[in-house]
Amino acid sequence: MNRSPAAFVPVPALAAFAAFAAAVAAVAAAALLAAAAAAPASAATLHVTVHGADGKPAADAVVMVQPAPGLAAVVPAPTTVPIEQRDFRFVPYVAVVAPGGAIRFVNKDPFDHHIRTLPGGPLGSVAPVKTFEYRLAASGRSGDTSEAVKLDLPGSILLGCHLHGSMRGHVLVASSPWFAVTDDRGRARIEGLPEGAVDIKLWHPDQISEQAPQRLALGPSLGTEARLNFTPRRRPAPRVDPSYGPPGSRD
Ligand SMILES: [Cu+2]
Repeated sequence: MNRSPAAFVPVPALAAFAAFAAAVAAVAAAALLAAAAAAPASAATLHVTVHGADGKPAADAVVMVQPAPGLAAVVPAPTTVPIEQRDFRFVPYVAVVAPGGAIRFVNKDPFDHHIRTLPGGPLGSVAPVKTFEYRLAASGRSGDTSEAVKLDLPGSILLGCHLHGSMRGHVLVASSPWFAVTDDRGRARIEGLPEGAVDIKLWHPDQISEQAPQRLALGPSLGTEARLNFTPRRRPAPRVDPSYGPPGSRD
C-alpha cells in the first residue's frame, strides 16, 4: 500500500476539521459583512488627465464613469447647478448634471441677458435635450435669477443669448451620476466610486463624433490618462465692457 498520510486520519477528526473550517468561514463572512456595513464599497477615487488628439491637455472635457453592473455603490443624489452670466460668458462654460438634476441661471452682469437653447454638435445637428428661454434682469434686480430647470434625460444643450450673439455655454445631462469636468490642465477627479471594473466615457462640446469608452479596473485610488479623438478649439476669451471693471470683480 502506498497511501498518503491523510488517508490515515480518523473519520471523526476529519469531521471536526470540516466543522472548524465551516465555522472559520462563517466568522470571516460575518467580518466581511460588518466591514461592508461600516465602510461602503464606494471608496475609490479616480484621477484622469485628458488630452486632445494633439497631445495637449484638454479643458472642458466631461469625464463620466459607469461602474460595471452589480457593483455596490452609493449613488450621488442629483443636484441643482447654478450657471452664472458673467462678463458675457456662461460660468461654468460646461455645466454637468445627472438625470433628475437641475440648472438655474443667475445673472451677475449689470445688464439683462435673454438665455435660450440652441441646436449643438456638428453643424447644429444635435437638438437640445430640453428647450427653454429666460429673460434675466440685471444683477441685483428682481428677476436676475431663473427658476430651476429640471433635466431628466441624458443629452446636451447649447446655450446662447438673444441679446449677445457671441455668448455660448454648454449643459450636459450625463449618462452616469459619477462625472467631473477637466480643468485648464486637463485634470478631473471623481470620488466615491465603487472598486472594480468601470467604463470611462468622455464628452466635449467640440466633438464631432462620440468618444469610445475605455474600461479600467479601479482600486482604492487610480490615476489614468484619456484622449479625445480630436483636438479641441481654445475656449473663447471673455468679452469685457471696460465701463464696469475687470472680469470677476463683482459678486
Ligand atoms: Cu446676454
